[in-house]
Amino acid sequence: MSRLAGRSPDPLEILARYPREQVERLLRIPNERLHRDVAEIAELAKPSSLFVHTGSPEDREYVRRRALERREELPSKHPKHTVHFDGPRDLARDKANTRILVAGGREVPLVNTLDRDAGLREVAKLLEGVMEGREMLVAFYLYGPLGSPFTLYGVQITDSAYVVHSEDILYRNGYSAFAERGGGIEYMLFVHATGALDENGWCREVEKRRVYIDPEGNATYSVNTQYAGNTVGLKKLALRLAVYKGFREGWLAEHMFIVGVKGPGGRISYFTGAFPAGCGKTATAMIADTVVGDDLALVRELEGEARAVNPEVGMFGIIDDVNPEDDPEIYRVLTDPEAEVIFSNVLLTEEGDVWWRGKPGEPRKGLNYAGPWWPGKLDEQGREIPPSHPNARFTVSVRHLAKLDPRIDDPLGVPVSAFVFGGRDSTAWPPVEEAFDWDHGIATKGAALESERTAAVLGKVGEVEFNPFAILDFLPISPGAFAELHFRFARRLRKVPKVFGVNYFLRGRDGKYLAEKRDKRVWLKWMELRVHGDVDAVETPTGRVPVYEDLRQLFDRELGKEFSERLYEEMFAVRIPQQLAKLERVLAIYERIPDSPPLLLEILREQGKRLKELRAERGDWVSPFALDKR
Ligand code: SPV
Ligand code: MN
Repeated sequence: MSRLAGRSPDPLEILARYPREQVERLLRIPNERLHRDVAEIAELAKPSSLFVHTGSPEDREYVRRRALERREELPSKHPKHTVHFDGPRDLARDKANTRILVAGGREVPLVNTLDRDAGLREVAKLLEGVMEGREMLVAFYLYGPLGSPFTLYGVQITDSAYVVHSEDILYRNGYSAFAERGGGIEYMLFVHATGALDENGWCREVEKRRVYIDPEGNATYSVNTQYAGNTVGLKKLALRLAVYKGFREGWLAEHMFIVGVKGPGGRISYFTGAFPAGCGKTATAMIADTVVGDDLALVRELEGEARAVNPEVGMFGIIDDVNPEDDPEIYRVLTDPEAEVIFSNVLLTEEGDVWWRGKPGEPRKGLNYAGPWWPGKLDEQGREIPPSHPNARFTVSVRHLAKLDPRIDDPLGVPVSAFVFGGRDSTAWPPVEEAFDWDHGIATKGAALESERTAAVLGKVGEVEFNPFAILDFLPISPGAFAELHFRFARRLRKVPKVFGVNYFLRGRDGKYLAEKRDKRVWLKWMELRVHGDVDAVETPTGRVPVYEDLRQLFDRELGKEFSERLYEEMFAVRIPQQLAKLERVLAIYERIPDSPPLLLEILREQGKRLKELRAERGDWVSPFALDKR
């Protein structure tokens, strides 16, 4: 059976058109389905040559060289640092044209779907002859550590050496595993074609950009785009396939970091954390004591414990505002000439320097995401073009991080003590709060996650966007179903992780942020102590917050900072009208989703009741001192 509507000719006949050495590399993997997939895409896209990546150092070098030869990447003054530009109309994930293919075109709440047959027909058409005159690259990756029960397998087919170069940095190579396991491997297939380019090397037909996810076929297709979030299969395309698989099998694929936090006596506790964009996810990962991952987590039950692995070994991080004071570790890695880095959509100066907003020094004449750039350059509307784009990024291996957790490659992952959810919330959530139990946390922290729009995004500043589990953009199933999966998941656990909500963006009565950037470390350390029952907490209608004295000591010990009772009171007061407003917004959404679990609705409603009772008793804002029963 062919994947994309059409006939299914003899794969060997098609492959025979390509160099024997490359075909033999493919045939060394004894998996007929794979041979058919590669042949089918070749037959459709008609590349003039084929490269099959074995993961050898020579092949890695070949991919890097091809990216430079094809000018998908440009050299900088450091041989290991290259620069990629996506083009001004292709700088981010394309939400509107990213669709989940669903048989019969059935609607899924809050998910952008498309009839599967129609979608496959459309991409088949877009792929026709799209690689003519180009080389098709086939590469194999592991989505997780080698030899691990968590690990999924991926095959990338693309005509972009930049995509494969990125994957070589971000994922473990899987060619040997494929060759050894052969026919037994069930793999995710990622097909990408860059499409027609203009004279700048940017996609010419971005209006025909399509990113289609086919969970039923365990495959994804993207065309007419270069931005890594649309093209690098193992990044966010795989995440959707993994969520779908996990939903069926009872495990979690999450848009979460994994970090280690040290506690008394040298113990280490692992947390996973979900934050919508711009809410401090990477910053939290970097301020923790060890880093397992900064973006993705696969979480499974093993012998009654929740355990997590990072399917990646690299970071595709936002570089905007990365500076030596706030992000010393990332800054050090990005300026280390020995670290292999792909910079995207930064400024490449005529001297071959890379510059982005936040890097010390002044930007100088060069090339950026919109072409040649000079200080003061204006766009067609007369607005100044910034030297680097707000979504400029870096691609680098985590192995350069000094804080890399030694268990990054552990096939059994790390035990998860806590799930942390954080949004940008000026008004309601306290800086840190523990849920009463797993279900309460899943309902009122994970499923209820929202984030305020910042000035950088269209729409009213301060308006809130619903982003459950920080994964809404990547869900192939309804948020109700994803919440239900979390409830179901914990029923199999003997040791259930704690759940926390954090909020770095709470403002005081004067409108100013109450917490400083580095305070994150205190919240992490407090959560670590709570995981082990080492400190008490104050019960509020929405969860448990720190006792003043514990925070005072932590601020002193971790940051050498005084922490006043007045600040504590303003940070941790129960802000009842704001909490209720939030709850009602979220409840209204889940009430409209047919498959919202009744348990979720019940927990949200009960929280509303508790808040109203407290308001009747004590008014709108209730001091944590008033609730401290000890
Ligand atoms: C995100 O937007 O959450 C990212 C970058 O991590 S992307 O790969 O574009 O999704
Ligand atoms: Mn992400």
